[in-house]
Amino acid sequence: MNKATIAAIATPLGEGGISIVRVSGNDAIDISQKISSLDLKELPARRMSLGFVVFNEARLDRALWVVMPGPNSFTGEDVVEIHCHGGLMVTELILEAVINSGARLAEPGEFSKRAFLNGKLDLAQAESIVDVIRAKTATSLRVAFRGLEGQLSDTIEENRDDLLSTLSTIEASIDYPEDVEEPNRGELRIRLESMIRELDDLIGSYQKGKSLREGYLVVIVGRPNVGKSSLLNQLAKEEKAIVTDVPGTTRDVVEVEINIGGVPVVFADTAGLRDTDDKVESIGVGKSKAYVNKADLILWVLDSSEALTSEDRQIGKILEDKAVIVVLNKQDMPSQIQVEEISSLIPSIQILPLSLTEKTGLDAFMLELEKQVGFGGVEVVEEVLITRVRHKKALEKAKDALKNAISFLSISPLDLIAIDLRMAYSALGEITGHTVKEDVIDRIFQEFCLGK
Ligand SMILES: Nc1nc2c(ncn2[C@@H]2O[C@H](COP(=O)(O)OP(=O)(O)OP(=O)(O)O)[C@@H](O)[C@H]2O)c(=O)[nH]1
Ligand SMILES: [Mg+2]
Repeated sequence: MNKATIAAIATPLGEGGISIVRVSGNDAIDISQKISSLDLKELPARRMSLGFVVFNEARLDRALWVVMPGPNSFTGEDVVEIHCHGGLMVTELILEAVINSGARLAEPGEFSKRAFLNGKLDLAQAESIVDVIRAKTATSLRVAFRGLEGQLSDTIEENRDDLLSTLSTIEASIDYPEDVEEPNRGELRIRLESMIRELDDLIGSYQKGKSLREGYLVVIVGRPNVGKSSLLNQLAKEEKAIVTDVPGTTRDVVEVEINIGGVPVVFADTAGLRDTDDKVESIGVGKSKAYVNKADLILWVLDSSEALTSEDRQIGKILEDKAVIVVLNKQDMPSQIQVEEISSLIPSIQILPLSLTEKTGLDAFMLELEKQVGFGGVEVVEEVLITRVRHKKALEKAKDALKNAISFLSISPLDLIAIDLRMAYSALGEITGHTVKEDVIDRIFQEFCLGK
C-alpha cells in the first residue's frame, strides 16, 4: 500500500513542558531523517535518543527522538515521535519542517484510523480512545479504559464465534445432508435464547454507558424566587449564582458540572418561569424553556410557604411528560402546599421537602438524585457497558434477527434460519468494525482530535 506519510502535533496547542510531533507512514523515518542530527535508522527501536532538530541548516531545538518501526507501533506503520520543547512556535516550526520534508498534515483521527485499518485495534476500541481522552470522572475513565482494553469487543467476539459455530453446523447439514445430521432444533432454540438474553443485557446497559460518557443534564426550574439558585449553590458548595429576595434575579442560565456517583452531571440554574415585560428576563425565560426540552432530569423547585399559583400550574403542564423531581423548598416556614396538590398536577413523581436556608432534607434529596443519575450510588464494577447509540442499534438489529430465527425454528427449513443468523453475525460485526461501511468509519474518526 502506498499511503502518504502523515504528521501532526500530538499534544494540545499551547505552552507546556513538552510537545510531541508525530510522523507515521512508509517514509516516516526517511522524512524525519532530513531534519534530524541523529542517524534514525540506527536508533534502537522504541527508545528515546537526544538529538537536534535541524532545518535549513539551523538548529530549531534539542529533542528526544523515538523511532517505532511498524508493525510494532500505534498505527502499525513506521512512526517517529519528536519530543520537543512545549512552545507554540517551536512545535509549529518542527511540524512545518516535517511537512516540507515530504509528509502531509494528518486529518483529525487519522493516526487512529490507520491503527484500525491496520488491525491494531477494532472500531469499538478506537471509539474508546476518544472516551478515555474526554472522560470527566474517574468512573467514566474506568469504563472507557476497559473499552480500550477490549472488554466490549471481547464480549461481541464471543457471541460472533458462537454464532459462527452454530452457522457452520447448520450449513454442513444443508450441504452434506447424507453425512451430517441436522442440529437439534430444541437445543438450537435454547442456545439462541441465551444469546438474546446476553444481547439484552448489553442493550440495557446503554443508558448507564451513555450518561458516563456524555454526562447528564439536570435543569432546575420553577417560578421566580422559589430558591432555584440557592439549590444550585448548595449542590456546587459555592456561590455560583446570585441569590436575592428579588424575584427575577437569575436572567441567564448558570451551569455547574458536578460528579454525582461517578456520573458527570451538568446542573443548569435557569431564569424563573413567568410572563414578563422585561426584555432581558423574557429572553432568559425563553432560554429556560429550551433547557427544559433538552434536560435528562428536571428539578422543579416550589416555595412551600406559598399556595400553588397559576404560574406553578402552568409550569406543571410544561413538565407533564418529563422526568421530574419536585423540590418543596422553604420548609422552615409554615407549609401552604399539600403533597396531593402536586401529585394531581404531575402523577408518579418524587416529591422531596427541604429547606435550603436551614439545610434540612438534603440527605434524602442527594440520595434520590444519585438514584436517578448516579446508578443509586452503586459503583459500576466490572459490568460490560455500551456507550454509543451505534452499538445499541447494531445489538438491536442482531437481536431482531435472532428472534426471527427462533420464530422460524419450528416451521421453516434450516437454510432460512441460517439467513437470519448471518444477519445477526454481521450486525454484531458492525460494533467491532468487521462489517461496517466506509462512511460510518469516516464519521467515527472525524470525531477525533487532530494528532490522535
Ligand atoms: N425561608 C427560606 N428562604 C429561602 C430558602 N431558600 C431560598 N430562600 C430565599 O429565597 C430567596 C430567593 O432565592 P433564590 O435562590 O435567589 O431563588 P430563585 O428561584 O433562584 O429566584 P430567581 O432567580 O429570581 O428566579 C432568597 O432571599 C433566598 O434566601 C429556604 O429554604 N427558606
Ligand atoms: Mg435564581
